[in-house]
Amino acid sequence: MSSLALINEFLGQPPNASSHGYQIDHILEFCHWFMAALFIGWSAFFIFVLIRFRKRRQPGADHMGVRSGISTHLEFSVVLIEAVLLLGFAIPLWAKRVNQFPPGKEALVVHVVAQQFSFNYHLPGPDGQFGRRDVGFVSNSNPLGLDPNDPAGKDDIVTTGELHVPVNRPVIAELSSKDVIHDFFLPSMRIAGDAIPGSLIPVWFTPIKTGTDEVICGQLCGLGHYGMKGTLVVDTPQDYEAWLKERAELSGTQTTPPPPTQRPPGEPPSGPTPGTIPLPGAPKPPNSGEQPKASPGAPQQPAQPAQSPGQL
Ligand SMILES: [Cu+2]
Repeated sequence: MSSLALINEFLGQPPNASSHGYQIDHILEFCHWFMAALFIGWSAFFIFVLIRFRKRRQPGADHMGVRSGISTHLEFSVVLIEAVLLLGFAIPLWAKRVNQFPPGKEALVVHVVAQQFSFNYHLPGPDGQFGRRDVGFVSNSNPLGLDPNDPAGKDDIVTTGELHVPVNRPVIAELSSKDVIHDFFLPSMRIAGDAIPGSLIPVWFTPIKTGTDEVICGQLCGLGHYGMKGTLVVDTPQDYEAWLKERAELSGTQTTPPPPTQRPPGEPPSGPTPGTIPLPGAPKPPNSGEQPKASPGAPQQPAQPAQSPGQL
């Protein structure tokens, strides 16, 4: 805990776990203290003006206005401090994030594919090569559409919800989305990036502490947005290797899940994700609660009486 991080802690910011995060924390903390000083200064000035220029004491308006130059100096100082913060600290830090990526060989590259309402991760496996992906191969058992005919994709690792990374090694996450705009936000790593359909947006960070951190979606992406959370586990290099090995073995033995008609009772049916708004003109899902209108005089036919919503 740093004695200078009082406001960051007060605002509930999780402890930093990345190599660049302390720079962001310093800027955040300084900005908050600066804003607090401005708030107190402007509030004091406002109260002073209310008392000093009250009508009883100043019955006539002074058309000359302020004669002292102190307010000009104060305002210039505020602008100068803000310009130094922006041009001297914030922009260089941002430029380093977006321009100075670590070399691909040194870094761990992972594809992050967001969807309503989870994050999928695609790792290249022992051969270090990502298999080809195509939207035509997307299915329940192949959420990222890995091409089964591509030899580079045979050993690839695909996980949902939980990502493991080794400590003290740069991680480049290439972000994309299957449906709407999401945001891959790692609060403890002080990094975030939008996942946009049709775009590949890289972000990078270097974890410096082992442990479990939270991954959240930072864009309002639908009714289930509140539950779009995941886990980032920062492992020691040995634990990471063990996890990779375990995942590689699992990916070799995974079986295709049963088709929707053979699913166990209680499991949600396939179709649009609950909470999403169907496109205009899209076919209505069965049992959507809307009864077909009967023509006047015709006997009412109950639609699928065995599954009507009122029956239990
Ligand atoms: Cu989202």
